[in-house]
Amino acid sequence: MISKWIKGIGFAVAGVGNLMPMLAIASDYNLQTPQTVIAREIYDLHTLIFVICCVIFVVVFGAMTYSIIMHRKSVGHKAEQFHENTTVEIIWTIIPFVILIGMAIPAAKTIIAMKDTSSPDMTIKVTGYQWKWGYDYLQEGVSFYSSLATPRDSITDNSPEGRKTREANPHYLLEVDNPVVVPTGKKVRIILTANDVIHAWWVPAFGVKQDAIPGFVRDTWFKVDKPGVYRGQCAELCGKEHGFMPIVVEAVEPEKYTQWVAEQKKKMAAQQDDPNKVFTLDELKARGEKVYAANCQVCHQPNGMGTPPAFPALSGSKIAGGPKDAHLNLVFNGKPGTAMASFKQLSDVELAAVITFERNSWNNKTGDMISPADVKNLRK
Ligand code: HEC
Ligand SMILES: [Cu+2]
Repeated sequence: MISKWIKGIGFAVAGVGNLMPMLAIASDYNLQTPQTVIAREIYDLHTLIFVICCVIFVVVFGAMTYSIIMHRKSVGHKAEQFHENTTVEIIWTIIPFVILIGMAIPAAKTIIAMKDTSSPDMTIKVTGYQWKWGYDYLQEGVSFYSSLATPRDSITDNSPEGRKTREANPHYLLEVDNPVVVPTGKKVRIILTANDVIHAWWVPAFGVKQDAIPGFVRDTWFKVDKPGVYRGQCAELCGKEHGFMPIVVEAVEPEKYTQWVAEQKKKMAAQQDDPNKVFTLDELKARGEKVYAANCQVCHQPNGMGTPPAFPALSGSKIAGGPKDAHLNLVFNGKPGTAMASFKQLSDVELAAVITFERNSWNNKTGDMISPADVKNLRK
């Protein structure tokens, strides 16, 4: 409805229809193509209010310019000397009031619709971590982390070739290892929180942007019309790596979604560690290699050589080859102020495995192991 209106106004302003090609160019600089009801409402509101602002601009500055030029002193005009004209004062109070109400009504409607998270078809809990997103599908029981997939060296490489690779990648800093998969045509409720600092989950094409705050739960929702891959980012400002925790949502047909859930469950079952199992060094090392590939090698590289000076080598490192406690502490707590974040969110087995792997790989041959019980002790 509103969009019809806006088009009407657009045509009227243009007089002839030649405003339309201009609007097409402008669309490159406009909001993303909306993919949900809410995003469409936001888009239409933005256009409506933009048009209102333009009309006001033209009317006010038109009147001013006209008065300045046509009524200037040099052509003999004298200022009128009237004060306190009640009619004029009432008119210039009522007109802006009506305009403001006219903008507030549709805006309030949209805000109320945005906040209406009632009767969802499914719920996903999203948790912000430094610096990745965790997703828990509450009904399906599927859980995973989603991290930036753009290789670190392509981010830090400032050589001409590095820049070329970067420019050639249309999804630079907007690609992840595990996208969020959702069914089309279903109301998805997102509940948000954070584990460490404030993050913000933002997918522009869905009209969704919500802060994730430690100790609080916020919610929002979307219902995607068309299958596709939609990209967003953490929109939090303070903290140097929020720009490196993108969001990728893959909307698929409901049947495909059901298949995806089944696959994820199988995958999770395969990764499930038996908490009562007593691991040998070799078993931990084998498990640790997988944890390393999933969590550490973007920075420290598959060969453990890192990319110094930004990311230190673990092969031959004093920490990875030194006392067990220091090594465990560093990985568990991270090193504040550096890109080495805390990996507390990994399970006891995963942490024990990855540390054992690091202590016994490449040039590191400590021959010792960290057991899941060691990690458990640290959590107390
Ligand atoms: C985002 C990049 C990044 C990721 C991912 C990462 N690290 Fe690090 N890591 C670093 C940086 C940077 C340092 C150096 C910190 C400092 O300045 O002391 C470091 C240091 C270390 C060190 C100490 C090395 C030394 O000799 O100083 C160990 C051990 C380590 N990381 C283990 C891990 C493990 C295990 C994982 C995966 C669970 C991991 N890291 C994931 C960036 C990363
Ligand atoms: Cu963030």
